[in-house]
Amino acid sequence: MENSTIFSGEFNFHSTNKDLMFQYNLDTKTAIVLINRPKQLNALNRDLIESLSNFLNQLEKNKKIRSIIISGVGNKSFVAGADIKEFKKFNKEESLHLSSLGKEQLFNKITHFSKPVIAAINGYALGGGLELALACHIRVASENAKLGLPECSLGLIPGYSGTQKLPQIISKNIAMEMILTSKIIDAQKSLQLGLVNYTVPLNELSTKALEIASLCNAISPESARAAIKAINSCYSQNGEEIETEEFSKLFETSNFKEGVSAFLEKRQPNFN
Ligand code: DAK
Repeated sequence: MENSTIFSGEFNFHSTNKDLMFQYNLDTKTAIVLINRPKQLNALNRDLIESLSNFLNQLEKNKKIRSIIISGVGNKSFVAGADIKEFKKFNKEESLHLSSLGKEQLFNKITHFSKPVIAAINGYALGGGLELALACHIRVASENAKLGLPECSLGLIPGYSGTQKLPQIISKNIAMEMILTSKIIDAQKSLQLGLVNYTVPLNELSTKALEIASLCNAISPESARAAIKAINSCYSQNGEEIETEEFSKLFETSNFKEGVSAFLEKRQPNFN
């Protein structure tokens, strides 16, 4: 079961990195991207971060793709963290550089991605793996999932925005405890804390993630981009101005006209 995927259908390997697999279905308008290092519980290394970053750039440009699902190969782990074997050799300068680079290449890119990104958490989401899930816009977890930021137990702290995002998504109080105790929590507790949007049995995870993606695909792509930008500004001082600016820009889009016309004509909108 190590190499199985929870998603059906054919997957392609990324052209230069076999640790990354993908599937797009132009009918569903959703790209599914899988981290494929099941023997290492899908631990993230530098090459993967770079390949995933480049691949996301392609997906962002592809107008036929409206949403992305990120998950891991196998039924045990989403991503069990950054690759410990790789980062154990880094020094202060390298880690400073790699932390900023990783944020710029991947974690911030997902946070500010113009299309909804859904994490389908199929098992362990630890350290950098949970930070990857936290960067996604919506999280759905299987009932066997285990989530945590155990970096302090390795003599580190989270380095891909975990100290910033976890307190925003749950609360500062609980984030403090999770990080300071390196506690790993199960799917049910994650749901209770609002860390994930849904938990489902593992064999229903792909269906649930695709169902959420399909709802996201039905809205105007400009609305998706604007909503992500405005919601991401909710903790900044100019969040209200960003909302107003993004809101007004949408009045110039053909999809706004289509949305309103469809409502008045009592039909489903056809956004493009
Ligand atoms: N990195 C590398 N290999 C990993 C790994 C990881 N994060 N997690 C698991 N593996 C490997 C194991 O070494 C093992 O490999 P072999 O011994 O078979 O060669 C294989 O995956 C299967 O793991 P286990 O045998 O341990 O499996 P178990 O079911 O017994 O245990 C587990 C599952 C998830 C409880 C356990 O594997 C575990 O505790 N894994 C480590 C979890 C963890 O601490 N993750 C890292 C958090 S720290 C940075 C930025 C960010 C970060 C670092 C640097 N810079 C910018 C420089 C972030 C750091 C983190 O993510």
